[in-house]
Amino acid sequence: MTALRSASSLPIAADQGATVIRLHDHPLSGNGHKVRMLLSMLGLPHEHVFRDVPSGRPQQEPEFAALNPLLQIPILEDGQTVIWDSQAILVYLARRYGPDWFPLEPEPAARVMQWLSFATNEINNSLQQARLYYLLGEHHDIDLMTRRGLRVLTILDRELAERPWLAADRATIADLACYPYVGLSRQGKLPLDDFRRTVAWMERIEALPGYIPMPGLLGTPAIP
Ligand SMILES: N[C@@H](CCC(=O)N[C@@H](CS)C(=O)NCC(=O)O)C(=O)O
Repeated sequence: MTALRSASSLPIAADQGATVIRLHDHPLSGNGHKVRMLLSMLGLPHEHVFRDVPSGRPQQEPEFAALNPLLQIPILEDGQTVIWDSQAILVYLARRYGPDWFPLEPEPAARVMQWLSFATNEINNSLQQARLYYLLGEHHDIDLMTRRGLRVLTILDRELAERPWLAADRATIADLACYPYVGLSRQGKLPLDDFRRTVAWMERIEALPGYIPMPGLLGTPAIP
């Protein structure tokens, strides 16, 4: 394996019989950050496996393709269980280690799914692409991504006028799934100045026990 392992978290003692949780990730990945936040908020010891996906190198490695046929991070290994896609990983971790993060009553469960879908489709196909256009020079229709991004932020801000959290009366994985690319949106030249309810919601997330920041979020330098 060419990936580097960092010991940023406590190792799980083999003699306790616990499985090792391993997150394949890149520190500038917003999708990865959703998972990093939940692992931290749940207090779960884990290892990071650095995957330099912008370089294209991990995508050449058969071992990486065996973990995720889409050749993307984040990927979570929990013992023999391998899950890819940040939303799916949030669901897995919540159901296995922190059920409060994913309420199963019909309405909040449906609302969580609604916002996980919003994160996958609407947010990733606007704010994430605009960020990649400016940060990494990726080819995207930036006018379209900007228009879509403004629509996403407008919808979020309107929804957050009605309630403090997206899916329930407390923070859930819906909030964590939507948070990173909204918080990183100024890197895609979509500042949050006109979206004060969204900024207040971000501050509520940032006050949760175990919250961790990442470079580029508000309160950190815009370009790391
Ligand atoms: N739907 C996936 C998207 C994952 C994704 O876009 N990952 C990016 C990094 S944030 C990646 O690995 N890109 C490299 C590639 O597609 O080759 C998720 O939510 O995890």
